[in-house]
Amino acid sequence: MKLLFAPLVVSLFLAGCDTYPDIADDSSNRPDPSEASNDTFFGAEDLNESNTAIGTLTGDDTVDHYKFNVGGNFNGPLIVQLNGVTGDADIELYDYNLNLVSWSRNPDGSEEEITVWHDAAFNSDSYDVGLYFIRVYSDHADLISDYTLQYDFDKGNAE
Ligand SMILES: [Ca+2]
Ligand SMILES: [Ca+2]
Repeated sequence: MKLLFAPLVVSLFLAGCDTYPDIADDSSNRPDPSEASNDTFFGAEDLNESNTAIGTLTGDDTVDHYKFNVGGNFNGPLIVQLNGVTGDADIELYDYNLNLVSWSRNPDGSEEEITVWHDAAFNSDSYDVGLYFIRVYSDHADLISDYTLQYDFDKGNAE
């Protein structure tokens, strides 16, 4: 019987130990891949379905991540826009390797817009062609606002 109870006791002991960084605590600055929220790149919401997302920033939730894939081997202008915010929020665009590609950080409630040229030659591996991440965030904890995020990819002269 001892052997039967041993795993239970160990499980209960481990359940009481918080060995993972607290994702809600920005000071830890270490993402937890198992976290289901969109506060990290690991939990980025997929934008491929509609090109548009309606989100909300609050004092408890000051950052959201999204991802999309422009697909194929096309070159063309890629535009990311954030609007509808009642205060100061900003956006950043990252490539598939989480390198910061570009950003838009206008003051107050100004609309944000990023325009970059997607060059398929720089993303030649089949599994990551055209994969991008967007970070929507606000440095103002008192900001509570909905927002609309959208991207537009023009395949240019490729088609
Ligand atoms: Ca969030
Ligand atoms: Ca801004």
